[in-house]
Amino acid sequence: MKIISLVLPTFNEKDNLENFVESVLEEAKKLSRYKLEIVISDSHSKDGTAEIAESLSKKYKNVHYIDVASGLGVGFYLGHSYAIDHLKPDILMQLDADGQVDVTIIGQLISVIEEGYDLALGSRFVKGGKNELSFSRRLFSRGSSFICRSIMGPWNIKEFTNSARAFTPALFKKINWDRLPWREQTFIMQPAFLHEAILAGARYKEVPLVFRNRAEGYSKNKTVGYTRDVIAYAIDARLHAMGVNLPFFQMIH
Ligand SMILES: Nc1nc2c(ncn2[C@@H]2O[C@H](COP(=O)(O)OP(=O)(O)O)[C@@H](O)[C@H]2O)c(=O)[nH]1
Ligand SMILES: [Mg+2]
Repeated sequence: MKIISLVLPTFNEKDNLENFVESVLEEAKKLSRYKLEIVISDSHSKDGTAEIAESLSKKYKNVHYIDVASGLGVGFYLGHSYAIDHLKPDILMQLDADGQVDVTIIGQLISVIEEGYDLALGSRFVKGGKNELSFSRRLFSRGSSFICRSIMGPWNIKEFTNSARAFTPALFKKINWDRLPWREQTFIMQPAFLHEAILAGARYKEVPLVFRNRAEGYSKNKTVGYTRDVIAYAIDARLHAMGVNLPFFQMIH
């Protein structure tokens, strides 16, 4: 049986986490050739999420809980590092823990890795994908991916900012984590991870994804700061590719 580790980063998700974990565990029963291990990486939530994560980890042998510092990038990086160190995964996967994406994406992401790709990317902007959020959030998602595609590239990737992804442990180890700003407090980790994965030689494919509104809780995405980071990071990456060493991203931080 192959092992899939699934990182669920959480910050104040008390009304979503348990339902989502239960639905992932239910979906995992359909994956007969795989064993799923869930890693909840929580950034000191104050609303009781940590206690829920801890009790889920006691209830289910394949649910693990780690407490990490603040930041989505921190949650993802330390979650995957934990999986590599403790769970011997064949495939690394990540999803948001708020249930905005249906758990059927798990099987779709696995299929792409089984086809021989290093990186499977959930995408609202390929055929079959859909973004059901408000107009301003749709504008933000479209805009930030457009900035990444046109300034940093590659143009053939439609969405740069989605969390739903799967990749190989080999790719994770090849990535230059010193250059990737995974400690930042905006969600810049998402496009930056994709960029660094491509620099590390990743073969990638997008998978259509439907992004629903939240059932419970609130968004922690600070879109103004995130947009600023996306623009700076994309310019930085482009300049580096041209051999110009102006650390634009560092300059604004
Ligand atoms: N560990 C960790 N997870 C976070 C942090 N900020 C957001 N998340 C989680 O990241 C996921 C995406 O965040 P969300 O607020 O839903 O962003 P949105 O979907 O873009 O509106 C959710 O599961 C959040 O609980 C953080 O600082 N640390
Ligand atoms: Mg969300």
